[in-house]
Amino acid sequence: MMKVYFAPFARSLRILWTLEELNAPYEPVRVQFPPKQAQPDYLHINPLGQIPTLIDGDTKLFESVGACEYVNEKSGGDLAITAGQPGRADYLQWLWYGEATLMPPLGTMVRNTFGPEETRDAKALAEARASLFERLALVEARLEGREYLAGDRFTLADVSVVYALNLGGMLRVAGDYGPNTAAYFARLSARPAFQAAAAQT
Ligand SMILES: N[C@@H](CCC(=O)N[C@@H](CS)C(=O)NCC(=O)O)C(=O)O
Repeated sequence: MMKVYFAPFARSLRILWTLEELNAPYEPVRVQFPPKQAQPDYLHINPLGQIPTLIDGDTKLFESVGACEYVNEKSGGDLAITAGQPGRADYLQWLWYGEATLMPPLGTMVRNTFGPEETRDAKALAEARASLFERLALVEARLEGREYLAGDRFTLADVSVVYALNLGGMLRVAGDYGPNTAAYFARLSARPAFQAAAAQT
């Protein structure tokens, strides 16, 4: 059975959500956050001390989006848009946008909101917030007249981006999302599989 090392609000949510959507059996293992300080024994599982880690027999993945693709493939799911299918390029675009473009400013915001008080920098926080909203403007435009980001169906591209929107919720910026983004976030985070994944403690 696949084992997922997770912490609430961490990128492990993407993998748990994917597993829940596919009704795939898994074993969740809660890790104390941040692992380097709170649970050093976890470094044996993931030498970077980052969450998530997915273990399936001898296979180990510690990139959340890659792990979602792996889980989908392994479970025979239909949550990816594969080569030759309509919407493939959009799928790749938004799958990676969620991690590579939305997460860097969010990471800076997390550090400057929840990190040690003496290292918090209000200017860096404000700049990251501005950068996030510049990047979210493209999500807002993409969602005009659309329910999903790619291929007119729910895919891992949505899992990737909605995770970032959810983290924005924890950072209390979701109230400033554009109307398309806010409605999309509300709709997708109401999915029972998302709710089940987010309820893991
Ligand atoms: N690109 C990786 C990033 C993993 C990552 O940065 N995880 C964060 C939590 S969401 C973490 O463990 N941070 C603690 C640290 O880096 O020490 C992924 O998508 O899985």
